[in-house]
Amino acid sequence: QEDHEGESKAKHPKTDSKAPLTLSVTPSLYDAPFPFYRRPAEMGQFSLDAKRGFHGDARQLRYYAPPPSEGPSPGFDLRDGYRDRYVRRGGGIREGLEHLLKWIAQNRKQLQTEDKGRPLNTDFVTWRGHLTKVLTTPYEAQEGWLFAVTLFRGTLYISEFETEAARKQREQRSELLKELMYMGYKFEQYMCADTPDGIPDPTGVVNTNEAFCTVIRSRLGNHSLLFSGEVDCTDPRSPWPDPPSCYVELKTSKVMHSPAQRRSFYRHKLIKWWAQSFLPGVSRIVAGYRGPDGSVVGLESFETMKIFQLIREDPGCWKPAVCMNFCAAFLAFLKTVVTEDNPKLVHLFAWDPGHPVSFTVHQDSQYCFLPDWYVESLSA
Ligand code: 0WD
Ligand code: CA
Repeated sequence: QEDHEGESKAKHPKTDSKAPLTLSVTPSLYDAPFPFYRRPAEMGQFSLDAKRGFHGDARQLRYYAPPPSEGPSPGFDLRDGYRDRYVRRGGGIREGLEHLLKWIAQNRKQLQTEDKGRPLNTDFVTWRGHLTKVLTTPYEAQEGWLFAVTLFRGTLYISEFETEAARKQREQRSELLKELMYMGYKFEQYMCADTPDGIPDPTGVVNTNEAFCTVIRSRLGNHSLLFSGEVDCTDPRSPWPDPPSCYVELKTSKVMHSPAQRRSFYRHKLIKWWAQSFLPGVSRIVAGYRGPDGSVVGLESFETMKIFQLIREDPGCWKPAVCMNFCAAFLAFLKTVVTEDNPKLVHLFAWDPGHPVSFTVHQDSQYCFLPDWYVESLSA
């Protein structure tokens, strides 16, 4: 293990000697009242087509179309099509923030400020999925992360890099795990239609290049945020008709048979589901429970805002306030550490379970992630 602290000092002598070099992730340090989190507002939408091409519209948005709630279990076969009707997105291709930056470049006017030196009216730009990982960090015992951060014209950009461990895991992924991942996408196909009054077509191809993304603005404490996340579908009959509240997140999980299994699900899985949907203000999560044969044996709907009531009785469980306070502290840490405005300078923040967050500094390296076209478009 290299010494992150030493390296950052050596390469960055200008750093204020009082600036902290690490950030603790211990939950008890963040066990304070829930911080201010502004109601997420949708700023825009974009779509990625079957070839991963960008379109600044909602053409890939799908409509929630569950089976009738009465009657027997839905009869979904989540393995169907795995061999012959599956187009998988290339996992080795690093996209970084590219699609989101394209949306920003095309919608600059909406984000402008009076301040000529700061073309975007936001402190942070990132993917929702990156923020989800930050929120769950105080409770994560398995997977670390690497986030590259660059300050460019007054805004901090956060882009994830795959860790060594994650790359090895991806390359050695078992056939069983690959099929389980497919089953999640197949479930979406069974639950979504192409039109508001349509019915799902499970005979089609599952293509994971296709995506509909929402662009969200919010604020956590004194940190303004612009982030984008992939949305599974919208519910045309939602009690909350406007985006992002009308969006529905679809999940699959192994069917549970005992209170102990349910408690473990609440502790380890629901935290991720909650964090992912709470951030963009997606109000409902619908779970399909998988039987051992790959069929769906039941559906359960979770209201994102009520999840904290489900976990509150369990004293050993995670706390939403800890997640959010840690995220606020992490963003504040980025602001104190990354102070040089330079699109070619990357601070790489690294975290491994059992350790505090640390960082290294890289100039003109393989970690540079802001594309030249973006830097030019925002400098004009
Ligand atoms: O280049 C990269 N390494 C990244 C690309 C890092 C982060 C995101 N992205 C892409 C995502 O794939 C997605 O298209 O940007 C878009 C938005 O991502 P997000 O919403 O911020 O990411 P996250 O919340 O982690 O994932 C949302 C959904 C997933 O739903 P589930 O229910 O599994 O959480 O995006 C899909 C997936 O449906 N998704 C992927 N699909 C295929 N391959 C992948 C993937 N590697 N990652 C996320
Ligand atoms: Ca999903």
